[in-house]
Amino acid sequence: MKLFSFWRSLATYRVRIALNLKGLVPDEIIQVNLLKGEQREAAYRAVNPMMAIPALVDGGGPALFESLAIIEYLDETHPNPPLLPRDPRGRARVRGLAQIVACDSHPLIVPRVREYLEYELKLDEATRTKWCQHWHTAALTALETHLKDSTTGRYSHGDTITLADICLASQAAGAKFFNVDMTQFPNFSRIASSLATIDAFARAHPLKQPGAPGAT
Ligand SMILES: N[C@@H](CCC(=O)N[C@@H](CS)C(=O)NCC(=O)O)C(=O)O
Repeated sequence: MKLFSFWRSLATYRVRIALNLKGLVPDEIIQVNLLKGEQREAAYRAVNPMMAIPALVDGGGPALFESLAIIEYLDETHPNPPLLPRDPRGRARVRGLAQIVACDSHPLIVPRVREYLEYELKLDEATRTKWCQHWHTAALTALETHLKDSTTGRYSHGDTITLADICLASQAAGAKFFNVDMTQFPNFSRIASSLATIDAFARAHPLKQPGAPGAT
């Protein structure tokens, strides 16, 4: 198994958490330095034409791409512990929470969007930060409302860890990177703090990866 990764990538953080929860250790971690634009080089474009990480090669065949698709693949090939509830309604809720993060919020703040705002639209740093904080806060507001539901437990859905928690952790890390005020989101913050104490989450954190500022 080979994982294409970079310390700061929130989407790769999601896949690293899932690998840890499943007890899987990739044979190789291939660094794609997003700060140097390596995701756009021909060698990586051949792996993932979307020029984004993560990508995962498992055995033969082309690389798997898109963090949610990769995590569901890992869940299907390594069913324990399961990352989705058994009931259709629960699965829909967990996938919905995950997609608020991975499909509605995160794509608006990735490097290609921030670079477009900077180099094409010529927005200054303060305005670009305002953009990122705005979309983070919109997602956090929606998540916080959903987390008030009685189906929320110790974690996002009941008392077991699901795909929703993996995504919630990535949203929390991103919110920290962009200095988003989290005090208005007590349910979200409670679950994020609790997840941060779990080894599979802590080891996967962006700031614990090789190359991260302060990483050992
Ligand atoms: N929807 C994708 C997002 C992938 C993505 O945009 N990854 C970011 C890093 S977190 C990336 O590689 N961005 C490169 C760029 O924006 O140029 C997923 O969840 O895997």
